Amino acid sequence: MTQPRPGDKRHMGVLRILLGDQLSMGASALDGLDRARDVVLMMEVADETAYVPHHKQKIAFVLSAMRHFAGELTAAGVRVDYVRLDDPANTGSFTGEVMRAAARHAPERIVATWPGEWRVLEAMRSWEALTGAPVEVREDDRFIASRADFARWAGDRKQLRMEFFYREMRRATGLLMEGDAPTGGQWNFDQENRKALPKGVRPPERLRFHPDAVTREVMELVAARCGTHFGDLDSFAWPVTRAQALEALDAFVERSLPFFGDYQDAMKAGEATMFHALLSPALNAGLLDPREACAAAERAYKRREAPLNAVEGFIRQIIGWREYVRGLYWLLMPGYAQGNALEAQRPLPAFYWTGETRMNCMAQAIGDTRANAYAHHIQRLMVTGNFALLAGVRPAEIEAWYLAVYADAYEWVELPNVHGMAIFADGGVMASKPYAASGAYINRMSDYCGGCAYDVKARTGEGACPFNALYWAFLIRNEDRLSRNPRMAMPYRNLASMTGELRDTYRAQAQAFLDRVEANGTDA
Ligand code: FAD
Ligand code: DLZ
Ligand code: SF4
Repeated sequence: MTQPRPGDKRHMGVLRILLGDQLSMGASALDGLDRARDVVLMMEVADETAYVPHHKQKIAFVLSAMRHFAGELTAAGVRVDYVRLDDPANTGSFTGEVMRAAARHAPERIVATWPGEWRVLEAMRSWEALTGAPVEVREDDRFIASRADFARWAGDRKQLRMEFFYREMRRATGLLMEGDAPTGGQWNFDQENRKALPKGVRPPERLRFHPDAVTREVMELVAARCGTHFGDLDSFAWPVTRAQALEALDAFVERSLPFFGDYQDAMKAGEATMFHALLSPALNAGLLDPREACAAAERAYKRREAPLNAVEGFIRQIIGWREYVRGLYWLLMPGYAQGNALEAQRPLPAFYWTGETRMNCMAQAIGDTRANAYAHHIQRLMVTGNFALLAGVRPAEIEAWYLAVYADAYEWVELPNVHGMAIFADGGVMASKPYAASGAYINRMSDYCGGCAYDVKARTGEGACPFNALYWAFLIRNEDRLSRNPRMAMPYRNLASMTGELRDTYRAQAQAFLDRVEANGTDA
């Protein structure tokens, strides 16, 4: 890596900024790179490790991937100015480091790729005035749909449903298409993808990438500087280079993809990863391209190595959901984050950080999160997300938790998934109804209830599953807001047939439970 000296103004070309989630040789900030004159600036900064108390593995993942990528750039003959976290001169912020680098190199201009968070874009907008160099922030073309493409699609549509956007993306990419028609005659095979895991079916072991010297050095730094943050560090096993990410993709396609569809919504105690891909940290950091992940899955279908419901389901997650949430984020920010459509006002229960709860489903999801900086989609949505929705946790608090605890979390993807999908704080921009569920859903899709201190079948009384009273109390509390939603007709019909006495019992029981959790930080 180049170590420019203070006052060294040899370069005089373009200062190209690469952030920790922009680790792609094809990043737009590198387009037109002049190896002789340009410098790529990469910055480890304290602000980014601390704007939420990130899981220790997330910080280690980002810093290790950055250091490896800087090494690859240098090996390719690119001049890299790499600022380390423990550099005594480090100012601790992107803006401070861009200003220092501008003083070191006197660039004729600064080029960056569109960031993944609104607050970082705001910072970039200040750089021109602060450095005196023209600043160009280029589209992040690692996404298939540009922000303009998404805005065009959204147009003046009343509803921005993912399913219709997804069909446009299938047409645009040609993935799983036979001319103008979807392969298999259907766009979406989701109804085949809701099976519980049968006894005797074991998901494959996670492919673990053992920390090399670079990762071990970063882990020591994280342990020393962020030791009080949430999460285990020693179990770190993420791919930190593109070569490792490609290995992880191959392993997923070979071992898990064939079953990905069938058991996509299933949960099992002690099985943190099921048949999921574990590719989101690599995809979001830029180590893997979403198109290549989809192409690998489509190839497996064409070779008859994976069925259509699995391959379509996987491709939909990437060119559908992933692109859609990113489009929504940039279309609606910064106002989007401010909504609180259900007027949720409870503080985040302390057990989200400690894992100390008698609810086995919550303890499993939080425990997996602590061990791996990962939980799969249904744990995030239907366990920890569902609890926050039913309990009425303040949006900003539960959003900060999700942004902190997952190795794949950046605001462009975390916020719509939490604010819109999990807690319905946008009032239905993203989801046509809240994903509210009682214990019966968790019982159907997992084996958690068998090992729980609570009784999932009991609806009231000491020992009854808290999700049951919380579910009905949620419907009662939000009756005015939700009962006219056609997709909520069935639960509200059930509520209408309930005696006033039972309604009161559910309400009182939910309130008592939440008050106890608020006072003690736990129900244990
Ligand atoms: P798989 O289940 O194997 O899916 C394959 C890929 O599809 C993922 O790698 C991911 O890139 C993409 N994908 C699937 N679902 C979504 C989705 N809803 N939105 C965007 N991409 C999706 N994903 C993040 O990347 N970062 C987050 O911070 C994040 N926060 C979430 C919070 C909540 C409350 C919920 C409900 C979902 C969240 N997701 C987030 C989406 C999803 O849960 C993760 O992408 C997925 O669990 C990652 O694991 P995987 O790679 O094993 O995914
Ligand atoms: C998440 C993260 C962390 C922990 N540290 C850094 C860092 O030191 N340097 C960096 O460039 N990026 C880091 N990141 C990722 C950024 O937070 C991310 O680029 C922005 O949030 C925009 O998505
Ligand atoms: Fe969760 Fe209720 Fe089942 Fe316990 S009984 S695992 S709290 S759903």
